[in-house]
Amino acid sequence: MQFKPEFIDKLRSAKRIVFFTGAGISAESGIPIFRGKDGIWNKMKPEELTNFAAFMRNPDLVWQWYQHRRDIVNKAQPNTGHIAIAEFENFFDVSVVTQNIDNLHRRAGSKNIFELHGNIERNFCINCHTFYNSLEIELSNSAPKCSKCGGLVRPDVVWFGEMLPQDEFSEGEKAAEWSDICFVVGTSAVVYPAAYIPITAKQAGSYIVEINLEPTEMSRFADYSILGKSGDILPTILEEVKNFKS
Ligand code: BV8
Ligand code: ZN
Repeated sequence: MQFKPEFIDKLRSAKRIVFFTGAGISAESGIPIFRGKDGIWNKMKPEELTNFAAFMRNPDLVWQWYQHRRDIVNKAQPNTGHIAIAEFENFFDVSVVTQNIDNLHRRAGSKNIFELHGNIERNFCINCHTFYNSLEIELSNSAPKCSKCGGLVRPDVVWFGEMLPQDEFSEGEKAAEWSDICFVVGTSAVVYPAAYIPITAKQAGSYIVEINLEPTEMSRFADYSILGKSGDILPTILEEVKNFKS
C-alpha cells in the first residue's frame, strides 16, 4: 500500500496524534456496526432502544439488548487496528477519542482513552447513582435493582438526548486542538456532538486522515481519505513509522 508523500511528511514531523474512532474499527472483531447495509439499526429503530424514555417504557427489553451486546463484546478480541493504535504510543503522544463502548482500545493496550459514549462494562442506579461493574451483578435478562435503594440499574452509556460525559468530551476536544494529525477511523460521523472532534482538530490546523470502507460526512473535511479496512491500513501505516523512526 503506497501512501501520499504529503502524509508521510506529516507523520515524520508529527508529535501529537489523535485517533477518533467509531464502530467500524471494531467490525473486524466481530462487533456489528450501527448503520449501513449490515448495521444493527436496520433491524430496529435506534429510538426504540437507545434513549432513556425507551428504557423507562421497557427496562427489561433495553437491558436484554445490552446483555446481548455485552455477550458479543466479551467474546470479541481487539483486532490489528486496535493493536496498531496502541503501538503508536511508542512513537507519538497519542490520544484515543472513541465513540465505542466496547473497551477494545483499553484491552489492546492503549493508555490515553476518552470514551465519549460511555462503557458497556459499567452500569449505574438511576436513583442513587451507585455504580455496578457488569461482573458484580447477576447478568439476568431483566434490568437489575440497586442493592442500596432498589432503584433500576442501567448501562453507563450515553443515549440519544443525553449529555456526553463533560470531562471526557472536553479532554477529547483539547487533544484534538493540540493534535498534529487526527485519524478518523471507522465512523459514519453523523452523531453529534462527538463528530465535532475532527472538526475541532481541523479548525486548529490538524491534518485530518480518514480511514473507512467508503466516503462519509467527514470526507469533505479530510486532508487524506484512505479507503479500506482499518485492520489492514493502521498496521501498514505503523510499519512506515517504524521504518523512519528506527
Ligand atoms: C446530545 C448509545 C444533547 C451507546 C449512541 C447537534 C449537536 C448535538 C446533538 C445533536 C446534534 N444533532 C443531532 C443531535 C442529537 C443526537 C444526534 O447526533 N443524532 C444524529 C443521529 C442525527 N445526539 C445526541 O442525542 C447526543 N446527545 O446531543 O445531547 C443535550 C444537550 C443538552 C442537554 C441534554 C442533552 C448523544 C449521542 C450519543 C448517542 N448514543 N449509542 C450505544 O448503545 O452504543 S449513538 C451510536 O452512534 C453509537 O454510540 C456510535 O458510537 C455512534 C456513532 O456511530 P459510528 O460509531 O459512526 O458507527 P456507524 O455504524 O454509524 O458507522 C460505522 C462506520 O465504520 C461506517 O462508516 C463504515 O463504513 C465503517 N466501517 C465498517 N467496517 C470498517 C469500517 N471502517 C474501517 N474499517 C472497517 N473494517
Ligand atoms: Zn440505588
